[in-house]
Amino acid sequence: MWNFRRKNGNQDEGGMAVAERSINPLEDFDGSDDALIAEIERLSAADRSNRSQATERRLIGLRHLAGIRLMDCAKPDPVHPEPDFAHLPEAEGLPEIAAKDVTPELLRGGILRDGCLLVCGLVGREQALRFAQQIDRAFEVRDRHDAGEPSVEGYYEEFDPDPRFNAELGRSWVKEGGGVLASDSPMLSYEMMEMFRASGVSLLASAYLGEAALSSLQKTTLRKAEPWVGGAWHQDGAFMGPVRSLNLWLSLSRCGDESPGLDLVPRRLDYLVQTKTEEAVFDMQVSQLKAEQAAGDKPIIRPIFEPGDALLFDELFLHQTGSSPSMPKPRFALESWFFGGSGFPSDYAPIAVDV
Ligand SMILES: O=C(O)CCC(=O)C(=O)O
Ligand SMILES: [Fe+2]
Repeated sequence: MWNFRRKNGNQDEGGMAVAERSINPLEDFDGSDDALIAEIERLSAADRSNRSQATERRLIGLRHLAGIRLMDCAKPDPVHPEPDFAHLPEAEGLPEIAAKDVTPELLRGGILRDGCLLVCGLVGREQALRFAQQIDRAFEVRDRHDAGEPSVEGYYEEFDPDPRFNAELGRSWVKEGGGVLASDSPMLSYEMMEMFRASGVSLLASAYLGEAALSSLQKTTLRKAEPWVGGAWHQDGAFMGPVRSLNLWLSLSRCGDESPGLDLVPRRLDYLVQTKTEEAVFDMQVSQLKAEQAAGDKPIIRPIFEPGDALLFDELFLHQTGSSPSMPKPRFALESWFFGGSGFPSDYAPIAVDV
């Protein structure tokens, strides 16, 4: 459990820290921080036994409010856990760690040695495949919504953040890249948060960051990657700025062979690779040559992921969608970036995860 305490004194204000601010007009809540957490827990529990679109919609607003409060009271200089290299197996390619063996220390070790940690079976196969189907449905419903047709509630309802964020959510860009913002789907957001809780990811992310994990409206995306859409090498830090981050990339399909996977430079880079050289025409794009140079003596790899396998990495990891037009199937995945409040991207809108 994380305490909400403000950075700059005023700790006695407790829940009043942001009470004067209007959050999503529909979802305002002016109770104390404890009351806010209790309400999120109460509604989440109620929804477990009786799914309700109104509850799931409200939960996004409340988690956004909790995220704002947590971000506003983040303390400076949190620390990562000590890396555990001793229990990190050597492997050709990447070592595969079973979900039950993951610790924050091992995760830190993987990120500092290989740039990432591959966790097998973080989520059960059936659950992952079901979630993939739900994502497919959210894509269909979003298309209907965008065509001005009545949409199926719950699957796609755009959520706008508190006006303080003045946020550019980049929905058309996300759509073009094969994504739906998770917060635009109250039903799937709820299922995702439940998945984070049950798999221990929320706790893991907070323990890794050394502070409460927050996600964001902009950078948690339900993905459907089509084989004919090519990848582009990138480090997410190139466009997020200086952050404290952990990405959970969760595969919801078998991928890397029959559907697009991820191409990886499996080593720690502690710098941003030069962008926009050779064939790399986009602002944040790294060329194939620069990616190969960054990989050095490590071969670039395209692992095979099964539904429910996860890759965890941070903003310096160099990767691209690994697609080829000859692949017969699309691939579904969840891309969920967590941030510490002390290093939250300046133009993103927070969502509390670990409450
Ligand atoms: O899903 C993909 O193909 C790309 C994912 C990605 O770039 C990320 O998770 O940062
Ligand atoms: Fe990325």
